[in-house]
Amino acid sequence: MAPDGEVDQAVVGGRLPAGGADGIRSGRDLFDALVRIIHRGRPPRPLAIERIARPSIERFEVYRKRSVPVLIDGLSADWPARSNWSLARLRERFADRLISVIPTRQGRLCTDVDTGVAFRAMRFGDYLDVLERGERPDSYLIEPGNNWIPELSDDVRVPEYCRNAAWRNTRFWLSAANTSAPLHRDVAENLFFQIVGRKRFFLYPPAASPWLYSNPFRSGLPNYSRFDAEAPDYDRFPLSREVRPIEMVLHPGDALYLPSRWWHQTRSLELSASYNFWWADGALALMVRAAEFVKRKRGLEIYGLESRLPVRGAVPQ
Ligand SMILES: O=C(O)CCC(=O)C(=O)O
Repeated sequence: MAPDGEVDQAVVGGRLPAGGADGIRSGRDLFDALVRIIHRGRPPRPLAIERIARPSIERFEVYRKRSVPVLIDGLSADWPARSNWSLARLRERFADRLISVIPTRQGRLCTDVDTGVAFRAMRFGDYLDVLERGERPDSYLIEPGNNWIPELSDDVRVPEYCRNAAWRNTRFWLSAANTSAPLHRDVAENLFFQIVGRKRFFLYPPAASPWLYSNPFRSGLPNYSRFDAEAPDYDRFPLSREVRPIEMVLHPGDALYLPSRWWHQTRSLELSASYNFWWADGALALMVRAAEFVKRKRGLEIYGLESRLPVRGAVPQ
């Protein structure tokens, strides 16, 4: 991190544009300011997202290589999840299992810029009780795939685009209406499947990063932004006015390809169940593993509590 005095001098001296009310406070802010200068202050242009029917691997690779998101129809048409993920069926099958959740405040995922996100465990049946009453739990069910409820992976089909990936991971997401995840990005490629209910996404390309007020590299949430795309505060974050998000609503049956490092923020518009596959190959797989290594070293949560509870699915007494 650059010493504050030096950064302030550069800003006052007019060499760097000030980043808004928060100013340039970290090495990350300074880095972003320099990148904006390299781009001559010009943010990326908005992009229209295409919707296509189940592409061949070759056609999918065109989008992946260009890092262009795309909506794909028909990928989950034959998944048992489409009928198995009603609240009643989930209760029947898994009520007594443990699930991992992240606490929410007024539906928004609780995050801490120093310590990151904190998963906790609860009984699935207790979470379902609240959803079945039509209420919003004070947490978001974010279940590392294949761990406490491995049967969930029987309800989905690994897409052919990432079947042979060197690194792969999955998550099951279940939430009440009006639950949201803040603006962040992941290193891995992502195929995100909406199964139940609708979910709104706000997207920005990686090139918009210098306008999005990323947290410092050494914070607990280095891949999160301080900016809220849904409720923009342009007084505090004036640069973000220059980059408009791509906004879209995913319906049941939709799949969204979200390329590596694309920013995303979400809100479930109804009771919502989703599943996603992250994957990486080659240099990207090395980067994902390096990011995991650094997070582990720093004691930050990566995939929730999976490594902490030895007994799969057991409910604590
Ligand atoms: O579904 C959500 O609320 C967040 C999804 C997400 O962040 C992801 O798939 O990386």
